[in-house]
Parts: sequence; C-alpha cells; structure tokens
Amino acid sequence: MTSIDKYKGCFLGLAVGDAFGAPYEGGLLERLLWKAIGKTRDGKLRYTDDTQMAIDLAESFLHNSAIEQDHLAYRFAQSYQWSRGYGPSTSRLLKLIKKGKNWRDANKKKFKTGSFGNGAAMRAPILAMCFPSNTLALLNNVTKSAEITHAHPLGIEGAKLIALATQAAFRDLENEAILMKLLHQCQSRIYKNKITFCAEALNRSEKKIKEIKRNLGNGIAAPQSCVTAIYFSLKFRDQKFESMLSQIFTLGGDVDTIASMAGAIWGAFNGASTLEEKSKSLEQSQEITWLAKTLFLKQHHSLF
Ligand code: F2R
Ligand code: MG
Ligand code: MG
Repeated sequence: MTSIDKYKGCFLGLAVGDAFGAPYEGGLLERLLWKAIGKTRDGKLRYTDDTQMAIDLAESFLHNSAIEQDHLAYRFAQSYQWSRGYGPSTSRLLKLIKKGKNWRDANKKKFKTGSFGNGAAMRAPILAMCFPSNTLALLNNVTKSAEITHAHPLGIEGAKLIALATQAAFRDLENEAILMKLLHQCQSRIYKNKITFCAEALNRSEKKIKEIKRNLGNGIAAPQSCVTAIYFSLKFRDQKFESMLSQIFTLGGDVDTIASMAGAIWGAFNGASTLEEKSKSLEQSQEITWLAKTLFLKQHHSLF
C-alpha cells in the first residue's frame, strides 16, 4: 500500500541520488566543474537538472491538476540554468522556448526524430505519484511529459519503464512481477533484452559491476541507463540506500541520473526515514518534502 512516507521517500530518493551522484558524473572535466559549483553558499549540496525538472513537473501538475504540455514546457524553460548541467539538446530546446519558440517546432531541431536521452525518464517517478492507481493514465501522461523534450520512441519507452517500476514499488510488488510488467510494456528489442538480462542477473548470481555496465549501460541515452537504474533499485530494495549508491558510484558515466532514478524507486519501496537524515545536507529539501506530501494528499484525499 502506498503512503505519504513512500511519496516522500520517492521524491527525496530522486533528489538525494541526484545530488550525491553529481560529483561522480561524466569525465574529469565535468567532475572538476561540479567541484567548483556543486555547493550552495550555505554549504548545501546542489541538485542538477534531474531534480529541477522533477520539481517543475510536480509544480505544474499541482497547478493544473493535469499534465498541460504548454504550461510544463514554459515551466521547464523558466527554471533553466546552465549550471544545473542539462543535456545538450534539452539546453538548446529550453533556451529556444525561453526566447518564445513553440516547443512543438523546436524539439526536433537537433535530432529529427527527437531525443532519446534519459531526460524524460529521470522525471518519470513524479508521474507515478500523480497517477498512482490508473496505469493507462500513467502511461498516457508519461508520453505527454516526454514528448516536450524527448519525442523519440526510445526516450518515451525508457520513461514509461521508470514510471511503471516506481508505481510497482509503491505497491510493494515482488521483483519477478515487476519485471513481467516491464517486459509486457517493452516495444523495442533493446529494452526487452535488457529487462531479460536484468531478471537473470537478479536471479542467478552475483554479477560483477563490469558485467552490469557492459550489458545494461551507464550512459546519458535512455536505453543505456533506465534498466541499469531499475536493476540497482530491485537488487538493493531490502538493503541500505548507501550500499546501493556506492555501487552506482563505481559504475561511472551518468551517475547522477542512474542514482536519481534508482533512488526514486528505492524510496518508493522503503519510504523516507533513512533519506530524511541524508537530505539535511541537500538544498531545498523541505520544499521537496512539501511537494511529495502535497501530491499524496491531492491523490488520496481529493483536497484540491
Ligand atoms: N548533461 C549532463 N551531463 C553532462 C556530462 C555527461 C557525460 N559526458 C556522460 O556521458 O555521462 N547531464 C544531464 O543530461 C542528461 C539528460 O540529458 P537529456 O535531457 O536527455 O539530453 P539530450 O541532449 O536530449 O540527450 C542526451 C544525449 O543523448 C544522445 N541522443 C539523444 N537523442 C539522440 C538521437 N536522436 N540521435 C543521436 N543521439 C541522440 C546525444 O548524445 C545527446 O546529447 C542527464 O544525465 C542529466 O544529468
Ligand atoms: Mg543531472
Ligand atoms: Mg546525468
């Protein structure tokens, strides 16, 4: 059964995973840059684009009681700051929207088929909080949220898998049932193969981190990171959050986003108690907790 504690855990897991993972993301240059800009003036850990877009999505949903694409696109653009470390085509798109371009005309400027970066997947756990019980509505709204920035089918499919895994974690489904649900949702061979590998890796034996990286990926594209995050969240669902993070840090590559997506799913299983202590060193943690609580009350008590 879902609860207010699980909602808080999910949002805090997303933000804590992002902020704690950010110093390990990318190559040497990116890590050096983050060393310089990764803390606020009062010494709190800054979050990156992953959490900023999740906050935008939650606030836009609370404002409209729905996913309104034009409002959400405007919100993403208003919050854009280069120092949050957005992906290249998302940066370009948000700057165009800020200048007054319609997102429908701008989101295929860099890639004709749209982006398959993991930017839509990293905010998808929020949609599981907005649509906790109706899976069809969840999937339709994941598509609406993704289309703005990540119109490529692989970008949308990755976001659907993360949203479904989060919804299943709120319901405490067993790993096997979760993976069956995900497999049923997969349309492309690349995700099918990865979910199948994930199921084997969870069942059979201890896999080396190198093998996980080779088979599931650790990159900035959705097919290279979504199933990786799902694997870690399922493997560590009954263990400490810190144990999961330390494994993800050793992966390298897109660490903040893999930790953020895995953190959200882990938090949806386990709630907020461990994360509340960690989130004391995170910027805006009270606002994030408030958003999670408000999303819960909106969905479960029809307060608005
Ligand atoms: N920007 C960063 N990190 C910078 C360092 C990353 C490092 N070099 C690494 O590889 O690990 N982090 C933030 O960006 C990611 C989210 O990105 P988003 O919003 O999906 O960006 P974008 O630009 O849309 O896509 C990312 C890249 O994917 C490839 N790609 C996407 N669509 C493609 C297509 N249709 N054809 C070919 N390539 C495509 C491109 O390389 C894009 O640049 C998160 O990690 C967040 O933390
Ligand atoms: Mg990021
Ligand atoms: Mg990232």
